[in-house]
Amino acid sequence: MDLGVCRNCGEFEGKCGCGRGKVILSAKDRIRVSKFLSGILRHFGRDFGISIDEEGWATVDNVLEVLKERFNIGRKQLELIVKFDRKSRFEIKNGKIRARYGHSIPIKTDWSESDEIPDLLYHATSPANIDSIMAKGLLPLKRREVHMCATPEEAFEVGRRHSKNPVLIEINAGEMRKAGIKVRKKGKIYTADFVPPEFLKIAGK
Ligand code: HQG
Repeated sequence: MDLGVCRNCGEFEGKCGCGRGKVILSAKDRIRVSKFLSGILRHFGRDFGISIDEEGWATVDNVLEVLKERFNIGRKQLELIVKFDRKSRFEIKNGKIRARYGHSIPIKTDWSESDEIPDLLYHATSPANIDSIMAKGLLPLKRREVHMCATPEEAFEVGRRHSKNPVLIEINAGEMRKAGIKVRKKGKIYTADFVPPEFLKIAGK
């Protein structure tokens, strides 16, 4: 959906209520910029001269320099991308911006937005990964953490990135936490360093 601003309705996604608002970022450009932003904040910021501290923060000004040059967009467009992101992928605080999850670069991931973690979480993946996962557990592989969802629907959406017919895995997060393995909440996603196989159950296709 497009992103825009309106004198009457304020910042909006899609169409503003009164119809007088101005689109400042088309849906297509929004996706392009958002993917690139995920890339620089999670994986390759350094290649673009962006320094990211040990908690994942870069300065907004530094990121804007790169976005301006590559996509010709400014601060308001960046703010709206962050504000309306469906998965709360990013956060902006005190002139800094970070990706909440998904990193491959070495940052400290041990923070959570809440201690309230559901007892059941979900992950969906390609059928080709299932034997290995049920034997070795869920591993972060190229990333710093394993990513889990609050609902089967959200997990299936993630799983469809890997396969047309993903397999759903139910994670017993309650028992896992009792066993001392931390689960963290980051935006709408839940993360852990690793999920041993004893907390996993194949839940369906
Ligand atoms: C699999 C996106 C074999 C795992 C999503 C997954 C998410 C194993 C793949 C976030 C394994 C890694 C992360 C094992 C795990 N053997 N395969 N032992 N352990 N795997 O992309 O969770 O939209 O790194 O099942 O929505 O798919 O970018 O992880 O299939 O929240 O914001 O290894 O990225 O968020 O794939 O996705 P990924 P993911 P954004």
